[in-house]
Amino acid sequence: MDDLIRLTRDHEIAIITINNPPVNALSPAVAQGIAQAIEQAGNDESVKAVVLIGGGRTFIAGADIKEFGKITSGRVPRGPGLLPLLLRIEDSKPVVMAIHGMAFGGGLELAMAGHYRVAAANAQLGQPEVKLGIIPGAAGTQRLPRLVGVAKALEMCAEGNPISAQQALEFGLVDRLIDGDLLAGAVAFARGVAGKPAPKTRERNDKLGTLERNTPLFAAARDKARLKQRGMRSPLAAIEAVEAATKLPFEQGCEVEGKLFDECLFSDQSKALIHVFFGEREVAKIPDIPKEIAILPVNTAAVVGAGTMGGGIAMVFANAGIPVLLKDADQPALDRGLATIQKNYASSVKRGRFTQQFVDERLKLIRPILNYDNFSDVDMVVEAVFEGMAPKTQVFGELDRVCRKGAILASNTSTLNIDEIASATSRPESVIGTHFFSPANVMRLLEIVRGKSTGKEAIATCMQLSRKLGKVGVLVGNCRGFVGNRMFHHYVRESLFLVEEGAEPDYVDRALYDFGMALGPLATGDLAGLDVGWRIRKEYRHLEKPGVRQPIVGDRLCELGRFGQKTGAGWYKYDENRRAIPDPEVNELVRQWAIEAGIPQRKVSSQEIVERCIYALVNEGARILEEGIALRAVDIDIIYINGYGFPAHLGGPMWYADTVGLKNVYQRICDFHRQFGELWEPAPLLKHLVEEGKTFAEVMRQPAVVA
Ligand code: 3H9
Repeated sequence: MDDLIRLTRDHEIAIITINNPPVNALSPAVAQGIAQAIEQAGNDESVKAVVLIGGGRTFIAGADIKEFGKITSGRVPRGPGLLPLLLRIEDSKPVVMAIHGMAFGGGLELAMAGHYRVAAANAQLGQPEVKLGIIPGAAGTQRLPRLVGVAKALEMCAEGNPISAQQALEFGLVDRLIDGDLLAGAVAFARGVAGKPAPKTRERNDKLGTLERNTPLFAAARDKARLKQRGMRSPLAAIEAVEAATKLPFEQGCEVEGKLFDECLFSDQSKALIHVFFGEREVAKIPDIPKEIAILPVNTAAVVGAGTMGGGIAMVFANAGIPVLLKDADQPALDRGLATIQKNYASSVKRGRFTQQFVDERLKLIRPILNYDNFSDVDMVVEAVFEGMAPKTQVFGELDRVCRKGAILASNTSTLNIDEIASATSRPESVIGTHFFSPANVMRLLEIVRGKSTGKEAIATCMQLSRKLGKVGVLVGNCRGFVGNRMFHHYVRESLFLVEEGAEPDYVDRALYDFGMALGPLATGDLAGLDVGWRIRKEYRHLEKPGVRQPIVGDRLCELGRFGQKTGAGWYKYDENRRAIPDPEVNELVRQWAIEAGIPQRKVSSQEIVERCIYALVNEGARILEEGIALRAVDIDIIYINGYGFPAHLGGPMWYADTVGLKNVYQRICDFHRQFGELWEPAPLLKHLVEEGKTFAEVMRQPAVVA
C-alpha cells in the first residue's frame, strides 16, 4: 500500500481513504491498494466493518481513462480488470461506501460491490462510459439493475447521465443520505451494521423483472438509442449487457459484459471519444499563457445588440448568475430582443430544462437599456451588432469612451478582422473576439479570438469564463472566419458545387447526415439564414480570384428572397412546424442555372459527397494548423464537434482524417485537385505529414504559435 490508499481505524471500524487527486481515478495502483487494504482489514479480527471513502473533492470519477489507450495500443497487457477486486469486497466483512462528489463509472461499480452506500447530499452517481464509446466493464451492467431496477439501469448505462444522491436514495442505489460530516456519518452507519450478515448485490434478483415486463423496456431503449445517439455502438452494447443481467446468472452476465466491453474498448469510436474527452480539457491549455496569470474578475457584463445573438449571449451570462445589461439603439429592437429571450426561457421551462423560479431569477439579471449608462461599471462587454466592419468599429469607439480601463471589450464577430476592430479603441490589449454559436444559449462552443495585441490576462480570463458560462472555449488566431467558419466555407462550397453538378439538395444533406453530421450543409444554411452568407460573400467579393470557380446557386436562391426557414423557403420549403420538405421547384431552378452556366450534369455518389465535403474541411484545417490559427489539431476537432454538429464518435475532422489514413485522404485530395483545379490544392502540411508517415494527432503535441 502506498500514499494512494490510507488504512486507518476508528475503534472496530477500518477506514480506507483513497488519495489520487484530482478525481481519485481508479488506476491499477489504486485498485491494488484497495485490495491490500481490504485484505488487511479482513485479516484483522478486531475490525468489524469497513468504510471506504474518497479523499479530496470526490469519491471516484471512474477507471483511469489514460490506461485505456495503453491497453489498446498494446503497451500494457489486458489484465483481469476490476472484477476480482469487486468480488473480494463483496465477500468480505461489511463494507460501507461513503460517497461525496462523484461516483462515476468504475467508481460506482466499486461502490455497488460494497454492502451499503451512504452519500452526501451533493453526490452524483452514474455510469458515463457510453460517452467514451465503451460500456461499464466491472459488472456495472449486472449490479446496477439489481439495485435500481431494469428501467433505471438501462437509462443510466445507455445514456450515461448521472443521477443525484436524492434520486439514488429513491431508487435504492444509496441506503442513506448523510447530513454534515460524511465520514462520521459513514462510521456511525458502519457501527450499526457491524457483525451482521451483509447483503451482496450480486445475489439480489428481486428487481430484475420478468421477460414479459422487460421486453418492451429493451425495445424502447434501443429505439431511443438509435435516435438520440445515432451511429454510436456503445449505447446498444450497454443495453445488450443489461439485458444479459436479466436473462443469465451473474457470472455469465459478467462474461457477456466483458466481451462487449472489449469490443467497444478496441473500437475506433471509443478511441475517438476518448480523444474528445481529453481534447476538451487540452484546449484549455495555452502554451504561452502560464497558469498563474491574473484572471480578471467578471462579475458584471453588458451585451450590445439585442438581436438573436445578443439576446442569446445575455441569457448565457444570466444563466451563469452574472448580471448583464442588454443594450440596443431603439426601443422596438430591445422589445423584440426581450420577447425572444422570454420565449426561449418559456420553452426551456416547458421542456423541463429550467424551473419557472430559475427563469424568473435569470430574467431579473438581464437589464434592458437604450444608452451606455452604467457601462462604466461592467467588467466585460460583448458586442453583437450587425456583422459589418463599420457598425462594429463604431460600437468599439463608443465602448472605448464609456468603459473603464481594464474592462474586456469582446466582439461576437464570426468572420471579421479583430485587429481592425481593436484599432477603433485606445486599448487593443483589452479587445478580443468571443464568437458564440447560434443559438448562443444552447451551443457549447466559444471561439476565443486572439488579436495581435490582445493581452494574456484577457485571453486567460475569457478561457476561464467560458467554463463558467458552460461553454468549451477554444483559442483561435485572427483570420477571416477564424477556424470554424473559415473551414465551413470550404465545406459549404463543395456542397453547392455538388448541387450544381447534379446532386439534389436533400441527397447531399442525406449523405452527410448518414455520415453522422447533425444536419446537412444545405439544411444548416436554411436554419442559419442564407442571407447571412450572401451578405458576407458580397462584402468579400473583391477578394475572389478571377477565373476560379465560385458557386452560383446560393446567390441565385437569395435573389429570389429564399433565405431559409425564416422566410418559409430556402433550399427546402417549410411547413408550419418548420419541417423541411424537398422542393421540386428548387431542383428545377438549380438545373436550369447550372446548365446556363455550362456545368456538366452527372450522377453523384454519396461517397463522393462525403469525401468532397469532409476532405475540404480537412484540407483547410491543415492550412489553419500550419498557419498557427489553431494551436493543435484537437482544437479544430473540438470546434467542429461543439459548434458544427460533427459526430463526436468520429473524433472531429482531423482525427477522422487520421483514422481514414492521411495517405488515403491526400490521394483523394490530389484526385480532386486534378479534376476541379486550384481550390483543391493539397495543404503543404498534409503533404508533409504523408511524406513523414505522421498523423495530425502528432502535430497536436507540438502546438504551433499563434501569429
Ligand atoms: C470507467 O470507469 C470504466 C469502468 O467501467 C471500468 C472498466 C474496467 N481518468 O474534467 P475535469 C482528469 S471509464 C483519468 O477538468 P471537472 C481530467 O483529464 C471512466 N483522468 O474536472 C483532468 O485532467 P487535467 C468513467 C481523469 O471537475 C482532471 O482529471 N468515468 C478522469 O470539470 C480534472 O478533470 C468518466 O467518464 C478519469 N476517469 O469534472 C468520468 N476523470 O487537469 C470522466 C477526470 O490534466 N470525468 N480526469 O486536464 C469527468 O466526467 C469529469 O472529469 C468529472 C470532473 C465530472 C469527473
